[in-house]
Amino acid sequence: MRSALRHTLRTAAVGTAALGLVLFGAGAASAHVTVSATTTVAGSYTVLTVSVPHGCDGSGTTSVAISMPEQIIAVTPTINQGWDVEKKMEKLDTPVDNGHGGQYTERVDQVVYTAKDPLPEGFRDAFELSLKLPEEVGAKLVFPAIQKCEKGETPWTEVTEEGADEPEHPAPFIVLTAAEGAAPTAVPTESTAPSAAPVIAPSQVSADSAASSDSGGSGVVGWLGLVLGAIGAAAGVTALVRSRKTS
Ligand SMILES: [Cu+2]
Repeated sequence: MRSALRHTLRTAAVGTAALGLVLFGAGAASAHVTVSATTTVAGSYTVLTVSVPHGCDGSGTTSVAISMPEQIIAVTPTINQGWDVEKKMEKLDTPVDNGHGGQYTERVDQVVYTAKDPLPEGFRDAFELSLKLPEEVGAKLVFPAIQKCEKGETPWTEVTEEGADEPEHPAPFIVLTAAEGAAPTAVPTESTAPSAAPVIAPSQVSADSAASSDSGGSGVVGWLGLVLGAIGAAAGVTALVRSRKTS
């Protein structure tokens, strides 16, 4: 009887630990191409970080083309070692005041980073874009991104609808917030945390614990995995100690 119990305990311990590891691994792997922002306050200048945490089904990334929402006119991409960067412009129907006494006659439609050497699977990179956010509090800015790889490509272009499940290839987005102290007009969501901390949107968290919409799922999964793993390990040790005492 005792040895049967010991055997069951040990099996349970190993099982829990294994499950914990799987969940932890799953949590980590499910990060997608995401965008985070130094601030989401409407009308302010922000630096967006578009993160690429993995390739296309294991194939290395050769380029990432990030489309700008039409409200965005000017973008200053950060030079990234190992990548060429190009701004694809689009003519504006009506010129827009540039805030410096001049006018924009064209807008940045897309920013394309092309790798000098493919970014291998298992490594990440991130692209920083400086820009001025539109004035519209509560506006959802979607940045569809096409990730091309040595083999295949992944279109991160599916818009995540409020309250709906995350699509398979969610387009990175942020939601604009009111400046602190301003009368709140937008309903704060996970990805519209006050501008103090970088905001990661969707599907997106990759990294920051402040407000990560995307990783809301995968982060929890990871932690669950960790807890289960710890429980499994503890149960295992207990079973071991017990078996030593009785033998
Ligand atoms: Cu992913």
